Amino acid sequence: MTASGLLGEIADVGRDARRGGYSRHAFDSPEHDLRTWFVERAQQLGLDVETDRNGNLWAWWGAPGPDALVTGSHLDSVPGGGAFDGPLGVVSALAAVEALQVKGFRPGRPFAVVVFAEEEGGRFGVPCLGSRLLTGTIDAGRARGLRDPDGVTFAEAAAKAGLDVERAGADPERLGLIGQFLELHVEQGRGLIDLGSPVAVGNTVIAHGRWRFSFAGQGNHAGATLLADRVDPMLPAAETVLAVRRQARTRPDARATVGRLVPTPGGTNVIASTVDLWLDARVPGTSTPELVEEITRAARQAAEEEGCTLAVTRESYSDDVVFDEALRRSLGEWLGSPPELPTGAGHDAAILAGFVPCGMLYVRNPTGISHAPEEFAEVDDVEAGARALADVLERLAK
Ligand code: HGY
Ligand code: MN
Ligand code: MN
Repeated sequence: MTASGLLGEIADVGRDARRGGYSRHAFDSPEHDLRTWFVERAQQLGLDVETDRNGNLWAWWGAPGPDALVTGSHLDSVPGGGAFDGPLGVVSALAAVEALQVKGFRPGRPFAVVVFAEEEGGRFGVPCLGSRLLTGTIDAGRARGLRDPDGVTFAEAAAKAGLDVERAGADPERLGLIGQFLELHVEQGRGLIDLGSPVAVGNTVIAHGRWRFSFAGQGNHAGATLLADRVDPMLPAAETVLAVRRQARTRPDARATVGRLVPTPGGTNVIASTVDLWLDARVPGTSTPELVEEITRAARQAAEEEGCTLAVTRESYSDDVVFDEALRRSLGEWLGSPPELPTGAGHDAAILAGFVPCGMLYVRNPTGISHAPEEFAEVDDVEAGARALADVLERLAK
């Protein structure tokens, strides 16, 4: 079972013919198929698989226990996402376990491969939902009530998938078992292309959050309503999209995006009654909220000028994260001092880093593109990543 061979096994699961790439979201049918595939593959390795109260999968190599070495990532994607973001960390973990088993290695400490639920927040809107629930960094009641675009709640979807949702929420016993967490992930940028290395060690994750802007006006007829009589929420929404770029430009290294904008009712000949847009804002350091404040001021002014109302809701936020210094140093030594890379992408490892020592390995992505079908990793680099993961896991699991 090579990592690239395992990737090949799931290459057709959740292909999105309309968007391109993959759409695999928490508890939907493609993600269910991926879960089934993971359980089968893990059990073939003699791992004991369980689903925790929050929908995260845990494949134990030997008995669960304290100070466990845990590795893994996620299987869900963004809408129209790439093939590697998430699955690469999962297949590399399975391939690493098999490679260690083949050489007769047995871990000297509890060891698990984990698949976190809803890392992208692609269905219920909050990223790293599974690891946030595990660590208690999201209120369980709020999580249960999160709705997907069709209005289905996380609780309904999770219950349909067989979870006892009343138990969803912080799991201190399980979290307390983790001694270290190590996540391998495809690089989501060009760092490794320019450095000529197949693998890197992660050092930081920049602060990031998501805010929902809801503009309300008056729905009306596109032909029968004179401009002077309109209260059109699309106007302040459009101004806000421009303000996002304008204000982000004032900060070095800021990233701010509106990738999702939903008019209601959404008819070609209809002035929208409401427009919702989501801001994804990320600035290294502590000034993300300040940037969002500036954007919100511009949005409020534009709403007022059009006679619309505006409600702004923070849906998620994570501070800057620096991965465990000692673990980073060991990874670097063991792997022959590969580059260390920061990232603007969020990860479950960054959520867990607030509770246990965490580290990340990145695998070169020759396109530097992610969250799009062009995301890529060469077979040689995929295998180099899996070998590097096996090497460091063996040293950590002794
Ligand atoms: O949004 C992110 O950075 C991650 O891919 N969830
Ligand atoms: Mn992602
Ligand atoms: Mn990811």
